[in-house]
Amino acid sequence: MSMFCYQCQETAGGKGCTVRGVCGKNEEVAKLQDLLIYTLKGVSERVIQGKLDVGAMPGTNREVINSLFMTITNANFDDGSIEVQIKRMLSIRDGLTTPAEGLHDAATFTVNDRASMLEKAADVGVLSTENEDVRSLREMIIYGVKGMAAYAEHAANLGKKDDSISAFIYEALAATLDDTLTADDLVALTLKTGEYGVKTMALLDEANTSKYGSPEITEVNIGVRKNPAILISGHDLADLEQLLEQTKGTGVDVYTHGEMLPAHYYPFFKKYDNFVGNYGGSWWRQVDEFGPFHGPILFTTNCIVPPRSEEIRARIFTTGSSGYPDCRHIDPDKTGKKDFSEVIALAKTLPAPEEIETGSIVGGFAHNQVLALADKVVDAVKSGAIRKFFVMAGCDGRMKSREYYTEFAKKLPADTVILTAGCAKYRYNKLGLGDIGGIPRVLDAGQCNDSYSLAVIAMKLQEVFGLDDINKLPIAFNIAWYEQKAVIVLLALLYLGVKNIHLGPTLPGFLSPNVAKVLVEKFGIAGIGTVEDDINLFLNA
Ligand code: SF4
Ligand code: SF3
Repeated sequence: MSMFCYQCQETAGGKGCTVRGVCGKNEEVAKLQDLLIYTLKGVSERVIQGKLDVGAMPGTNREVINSLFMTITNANFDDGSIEVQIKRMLSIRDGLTTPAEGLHDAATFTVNDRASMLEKAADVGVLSTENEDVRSLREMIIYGVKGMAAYAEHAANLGKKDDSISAFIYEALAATLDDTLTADDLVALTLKTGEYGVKTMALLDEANTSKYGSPEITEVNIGVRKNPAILISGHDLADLEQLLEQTKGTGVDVYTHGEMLPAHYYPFFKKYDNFVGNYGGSWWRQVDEFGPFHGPILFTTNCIVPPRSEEIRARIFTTGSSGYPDCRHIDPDKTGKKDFSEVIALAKTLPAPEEIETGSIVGGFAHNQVLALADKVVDAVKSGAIRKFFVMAGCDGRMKSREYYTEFAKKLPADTVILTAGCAKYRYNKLGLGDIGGIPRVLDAGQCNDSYSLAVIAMKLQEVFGLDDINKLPIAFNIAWYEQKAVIVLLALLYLGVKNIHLGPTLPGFLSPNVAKVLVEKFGIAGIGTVEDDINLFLNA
């Protein structure tokens, strides 16, 4: 077997990619990512065993977070930058004070060149843990930590950090080397990962809202104008701010793509008159939509799909943790400034985007906005105008089975409301599902990390209705997952005590039968069935 990866929902056969990733990740990149994770375990062990003061090592914390983010599905396909990151982490690791003895190989091994890296990687990947249940739990924790790191990085880019989150990341990664931990210990650590997931999402929420204001109800244009334009994708709002500042007055428009759509909901970004609207659907549709966009595309994070043509590849730029071979990567200078002049100059030479749809979509229902409508919402529930809320947050993906979510949204009765966040929304946010007494039937809180908002809303409703258990609310959870940020959202919900979450379109391939059984028995986790059966089940629960 040349590689093994089962971290995302589209893993080959629901079991694992072994030759090449369904995502397009090749064997070399997969192995280098495995080795990067292994170096992080080594760094973590030195930090934990050396009892190092995490607050005194901000540079290391940042690099660890960045390294984790680089291994998230569809974030970075660039073998060269992953190799550089491995070397950087090894030199950081070796610079950390070492406890006298008892270190694992991860904290001491050496590799010098690409060949020795690949050789080493072959021994330290996912399958190096032989027991399938321990492997399953260790990997679930690592994937949760990857998602957590992504959200911590966005918060850090806006100047917010919390050393307790980095301390937990070291604790969790070092624990995945510890053969003395039992399955019960690892289940407890999984929930603790969820606890820190909540903390990280709260930190990011604070970072976003303190800088850009609280999201508010906003109508976002999905058509185009006649100016040349740049498409910005991914999740990083700090990058968007810099791009908008630099394109101001240049005659170049900026459109959001995929998970960047919710940027339009923040008051701060409304002052830019070249910030035109959102272009296209969720990430996987880029294979058809980047062609007609014509202009440059700036990826700030996942999800990159390997470009099909040289013409499109030449228009792709990456920054932050994202990367793609032979695409220009823009790094910040010492002050954090990123120079996007090359992107802007290219845009000026290219035609304006072609219109692929017209109209608008409405969003901006993060916790502040929904709580401002709380009286209206509570009255609607009390009067029976709203029978049930359906949390349908999460990711989109290319599998045909995801048509389930569009059908599900269409077939939900008219007295139900969908609470969404993440790119899962693109399966139903253009259906025109109407409103209930002025409350739209699809309430979009924002990006996947804004699933935190949905939890805040649920906890607030629990308080308003005076319920002793969040599971007594008229809320059902039918979550779509794809990559590791959805894993941390799931673990965060479990930590908050939410039960009976349905997860689809398939359960994670990284769950061993025994671990899946624990999730079913302890938390009522279930997969999805047919649309009709599931709607009946949810409405009668
Ligand atoms: Fe396969 Fe997903 Fe891993 Fe890509 S990220 S190699 S599709 S499991
Ligand atoms: Fe989407 Fe990639 Fe997860 Fe942020 S953009 S939700 S999949």
